[in-house]
Amino acid sequence: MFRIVSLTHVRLRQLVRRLTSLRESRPALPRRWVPRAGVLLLLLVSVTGCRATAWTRLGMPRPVTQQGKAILTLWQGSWVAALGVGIVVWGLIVWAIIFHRKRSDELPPQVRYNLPIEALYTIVPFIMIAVLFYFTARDENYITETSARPDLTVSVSGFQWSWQFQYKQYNVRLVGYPVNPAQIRSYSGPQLVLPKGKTVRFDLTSPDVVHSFWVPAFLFKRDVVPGYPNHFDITPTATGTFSGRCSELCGLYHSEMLFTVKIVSAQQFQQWIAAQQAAQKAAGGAQ
Ligand SMILES: [Cu+2]
Repeated sequence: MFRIVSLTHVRLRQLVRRLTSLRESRPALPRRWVPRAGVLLLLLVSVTGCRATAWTRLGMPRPVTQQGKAILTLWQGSWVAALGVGIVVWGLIVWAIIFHRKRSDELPPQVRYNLPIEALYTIVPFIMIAVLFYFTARDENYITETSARPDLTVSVSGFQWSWQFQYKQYNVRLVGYPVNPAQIRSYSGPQLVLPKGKTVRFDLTSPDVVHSFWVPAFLFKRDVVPGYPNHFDITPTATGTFSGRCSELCGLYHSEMLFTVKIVSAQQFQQWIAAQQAAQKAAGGAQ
């Protein structure tokens, strides 16, 4: 009887020893998983087929204005700062997991009332917030700055449910109507035409409810509020046609408030203005 109990005891001890050795070998796990995670990430990048610039823009569209470029740089800088902080935090977590595993039931040395560490906890986040605040305030001032003498002023009126664009200095007016999904192939909303390299002022007004003037390629949107005219300036830097939206849920046909922005050279813009003036004059005369 005594022999059986002692044998069982020996087996139990062997089992405990084996389990302990298994636990101790666990730190090798991350070393095995790092290459696998790397291969998985590489596979993910290659199968999504994204272009290199799309990755560096971190989800933002390609900006087509000077102001948009400042917004993109701020966005990228914020991500770099966040990743820097993340790498330090993740590094400390992994270091603690690998090198400071529980060794006994004894409580490790506690760091309460440790003045240097508590000062560090307070000062480091303050510095991080101050740096982010500085760059945000600097770029916000630049983005919202309005020129005393813009080259072109466009009065934008958002109404239920389309847009009116007025070039008052040229006496040109474009009025859209809601873009029905059935006709979207033939009509994509009113088209705003802008000259590249010129300072453009937008004056935003609404006769009914709150809308929001949004051109994703500007990386910027601004509310169109009845009774409170809003303004902002941009300087286009690239030619092309870009889509625009109302980004404030403004009623039943909000989703039909589509428009496009066409950025052309200054010379093409003058030709377009002359053609619009002639067309509107002819339409006025025909009435
Ligand atoms: Cu709207």
